[in-house]
Amino acid sequence: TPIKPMVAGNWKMNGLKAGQAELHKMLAGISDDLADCVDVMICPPATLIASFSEKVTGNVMAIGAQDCHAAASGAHTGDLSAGMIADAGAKAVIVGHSERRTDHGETDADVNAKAQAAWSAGLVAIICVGETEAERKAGEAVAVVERQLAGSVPDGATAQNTVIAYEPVWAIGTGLTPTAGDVAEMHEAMRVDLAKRLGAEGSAMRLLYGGSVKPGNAAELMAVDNVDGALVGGGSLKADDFLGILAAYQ
Ligand code: G2H
Repeated sequence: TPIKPMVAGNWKMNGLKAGQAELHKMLAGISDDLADCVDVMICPPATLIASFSEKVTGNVMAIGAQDCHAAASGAHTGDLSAGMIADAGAKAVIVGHSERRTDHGETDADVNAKAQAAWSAGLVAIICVGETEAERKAGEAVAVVERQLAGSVPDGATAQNTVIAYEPVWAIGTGLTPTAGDVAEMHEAMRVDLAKRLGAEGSAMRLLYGGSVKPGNAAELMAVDNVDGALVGGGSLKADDFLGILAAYQ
């Protein structure tokens, strides 16, 4: 069976209650036919998960979170457990985004534990990997990503409970994107790696590309072999941009 692609918007630390206007415009612009072709998700800041979850009905869009703590509960001031996020209405959680790895020192082992916490709460884990500019220039991009996959993706990963997002750090929010050939090479390497380790589940797992996806480059990037959708930051904040990206699947 073919893999159903996913396009997930990551709002990062952007969005107030007024952002519901964009959500409504997005919902109005996603036809049932489009929703049949692609799973659409918005990951707003945690403050908006509950209200956004009440606004999305049917199968047109799901709401996700941007991070969770690895523990189920406890003395962790300011943190949110996967269970809390699920309780607020989220269906998925991004773990190991490069901004978390950089800003908060998250290691592959941390990300692995967070992914398992997500599953325990019934959430899909969207696990992010990606090399830095220096690592790419040194010819180590594939080796770095394979090491991140080995450390960050828990053994119990299935095509249902896990989505992988490849986000080259140098392409995030910079307007730079890798060539289609570079994306193809990386996604092929990830596919082979995951299939070797996880068998059919790895073969069927969604592999998203992330990093400066825009309406103008989405169709080309989404057409690359083994690219099963996108994780979109800046291009997901405005409905017009996000719908323009989703048009790659129309
Ligand atoms: C990569 C991406 C979304 P942007 O971080 O996760 O952000 O599309 O702004 O590069």
